[in-house]
Amino acid sequence: MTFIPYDLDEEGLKQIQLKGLQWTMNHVYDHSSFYRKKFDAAGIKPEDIQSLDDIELLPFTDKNDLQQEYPFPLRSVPYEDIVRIHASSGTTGKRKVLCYTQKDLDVWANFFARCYQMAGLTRHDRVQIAVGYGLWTAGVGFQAGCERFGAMAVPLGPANADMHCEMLVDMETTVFCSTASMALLMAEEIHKRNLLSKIKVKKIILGAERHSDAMRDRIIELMGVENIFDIYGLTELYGPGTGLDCSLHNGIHYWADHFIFEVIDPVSLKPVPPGEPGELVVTTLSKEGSPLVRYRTHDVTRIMGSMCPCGAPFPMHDRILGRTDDMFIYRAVNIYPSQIDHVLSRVKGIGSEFQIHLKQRESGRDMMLIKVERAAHSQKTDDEHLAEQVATEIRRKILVRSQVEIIDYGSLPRTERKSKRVFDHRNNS
Ligand code: DLL
Repeated sequence: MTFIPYDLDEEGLKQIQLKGLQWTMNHVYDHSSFYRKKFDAAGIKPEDIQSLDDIELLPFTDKNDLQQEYPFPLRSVPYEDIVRIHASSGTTGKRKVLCYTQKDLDVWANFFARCYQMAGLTRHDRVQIAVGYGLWTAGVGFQAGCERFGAMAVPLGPANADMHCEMLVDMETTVFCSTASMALLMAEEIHKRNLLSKIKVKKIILGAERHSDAMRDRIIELMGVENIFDIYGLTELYGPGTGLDCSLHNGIHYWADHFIFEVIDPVSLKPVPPGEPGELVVTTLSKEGSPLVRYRTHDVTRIMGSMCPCGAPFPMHDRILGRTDDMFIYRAVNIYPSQIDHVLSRVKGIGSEFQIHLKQRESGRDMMLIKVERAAHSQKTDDEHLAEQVATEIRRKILVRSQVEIIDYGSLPRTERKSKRVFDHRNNS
């Protein structure tokens, strides 16, 4: 059974996209007062969309728009057609609530099944799901996709480590799905408990947060898996499973027959050419409940310029490089946490876990303290040298001075959710 349409060609994909875009425009214009007002204000009618390039005529939607018409923002179907809602915590204000029709859930499960196929699973695989269930899209997304694909779901959610270890061993789990933080936590537990010879995990599918190469390497080292796959998704766009990297790891294949991905310059709001990083903007092509029209994700990535030799007929975007709202300004330099972990990943002797603390000295000058764990096997006596090496690399690559503190391996908090890495104490001091 295949979920990936290998016979789809570029022209066929474009036709599906144009048809889907026109359908979405008609659907939201006729059924959502929010979108109708927005398009009227911009002087746009559905029939103005004659080609895929016309998408640029459409106004953007942003997270603030999800605060309007709460608790059913962007709703474009009658209430009786809504069979489920999901929500994610907004960083400010109310939760973002999105509604789903039965067709939306079917579409989601079908494209999620592609992720499992892309990761090379078969119906013999046993998939332990360690992401949260409930309002969050994560758990139920992985599960519905797994059932649609036909593998065996082992639905634990973010249970405690004892329970996860017990099920990994007893159920002979072959695929583990979690956030990157949880994968590291479990890899360390398995190592600590000497369980490596008792488990059969071959693949890890992780997402929901950015992870560094160092973190990936550490998980592979501790858990001895063949492959780690990066899965992307966001609540607003169904949930997890909008794309996954194949085993060649050239980028994340995304399901372009269900959504259009554009990458724009977040300042000029103009599209950037393939290969250039910018903000990902998404438009859905068949979503009924809460369709998205040029929704600004604030995630930074790039559309990869070429197709993957793996033969999948879908384009790729890069791994998520950061978020536009993750960026902090330190001594007049704009810095993304990903730049820091990029540097740290290349220094030998340190672990993957770090925190960035921004403080203000009494003199009023900002200072950045990077706390980074020593690698599991490094000696404490090397700390001074390591700290110096990290600070030098940060200065060389990011052009700022920092203080670096090397701390014990395992001393930073491990979480089964998304890790917080930047702590800005400057406004509180
Ligand atoms: O995190 C959905 C998800 C669950 C994806 C489990 C993958 C696995 P939200 O809570 O709405 O949904 O958060 C979405 O998380 O805009 C990104 O900033 C970040 N994110 C998601 N996947 C990745 C990834 C889920 N693979 C937000 N790499 C998105 C980096 C990711 N960041």
